[in-house]
Amino acid sequence: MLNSIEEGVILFSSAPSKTRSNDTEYPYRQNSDFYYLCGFEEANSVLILVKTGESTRTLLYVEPHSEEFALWNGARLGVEGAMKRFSVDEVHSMLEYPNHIKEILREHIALYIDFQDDSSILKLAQQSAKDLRETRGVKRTLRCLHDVTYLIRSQRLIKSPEEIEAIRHAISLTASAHHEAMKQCKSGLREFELQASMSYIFLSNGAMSEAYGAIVAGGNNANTLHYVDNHDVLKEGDLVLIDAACEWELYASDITRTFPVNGKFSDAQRKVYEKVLDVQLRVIEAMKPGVKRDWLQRYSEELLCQALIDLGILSGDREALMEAKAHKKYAPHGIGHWMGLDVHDPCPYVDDAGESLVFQAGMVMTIEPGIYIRADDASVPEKYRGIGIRIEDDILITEEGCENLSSMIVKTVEDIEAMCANQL
Ligand SMILES: [Mn+2]
Repeated sequence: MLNSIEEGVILFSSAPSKTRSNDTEYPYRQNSDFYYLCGFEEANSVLILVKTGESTRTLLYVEPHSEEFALWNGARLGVEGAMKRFSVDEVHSMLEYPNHIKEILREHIALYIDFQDDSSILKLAQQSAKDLRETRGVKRTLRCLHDVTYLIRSQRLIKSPEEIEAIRHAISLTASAHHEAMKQCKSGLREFELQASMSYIFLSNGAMSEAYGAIVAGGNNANTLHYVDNHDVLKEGDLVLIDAACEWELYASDITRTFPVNGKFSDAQRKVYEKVLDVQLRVIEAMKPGVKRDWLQRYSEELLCQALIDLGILSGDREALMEAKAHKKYAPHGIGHWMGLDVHDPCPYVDDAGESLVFQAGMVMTIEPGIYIRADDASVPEKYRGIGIRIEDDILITEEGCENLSSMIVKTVEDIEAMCANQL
């Protein structure tokens, strides 16, 4: 990290705790960038990296051990515990931060922060910078404020073997959960019953959290892209779209499968499903180092547009339909996104010149084509109305091409029907 800057101070504070209601809090989740840099998971902590000439200094500020806190909430690692466990030069108590920060910022001209940080920790640093400006004898004062997230997130783009292992583990639990949902599904169940059986698998295997709010969408609900209500009854003859996955050691997985509630695809459902699957397989096949993400997006849209023509949902010349963005009505979202510490990893999609990034080994991207046909869309053959299908896998770019990390989760019509019938 410090190699990316010439000189200055990088200041990173932990994620704030968030109140759910009155005096109850949401489960604590560390800021992904902070966790990426130091691995420390406690709230109210600060990481400071300093570079002066060729010398560097790394400091972690943590909440000190407190008997009172330990009684109610469990022991914190404390200064000594953190010093033993983390490879930083110095660990200090947060109580010392207000005095230290002024000394740390002294004689530095550049401060690197997360522009979204509105913590009191950052405000103290800004106040210190202001005080230093007005202090006699201080020759160099802060004059450059940089966004540090771009530096971190460019690094987060390429996953280390350890990061890929964590993603693989998250996917393995998610695989069991999707297979279990296929086996349990029958008409008359509520969508949340499938969600609950998946959550059971995540929690009972030690996953601390879902990676995002689960979507369990029966029938036409699948055409609401961010449907999270999950309270409807699953109906005979409908499909159910499940976009749900867990997080392992803060690393996400992100998987969608769509299958028949009663375990058997109708002819119309099968036709649309096989088109979406064909698009997904062809897009994955095209992924390898050197390919541009923009090109992949365009390619997937061409395939989806052609699929819609083949199904008789769109008619006309493909190029003209693409130009008019006619396919967007039925395939409105992008082909995929970076995935890692965040389910939508906020890594850059373009380089400094604004050019689309080129795939490199170690990048992880979801591939999730979908076709969505609303029940009330009278412009589409009746047999297709109310069908919403998405198929999503997590793809690792390798030196040779790519690896589908979630290939163990069934997705052919035959395998899905066999899984639903509990025959796999
Ligand atoms: Mn996704």
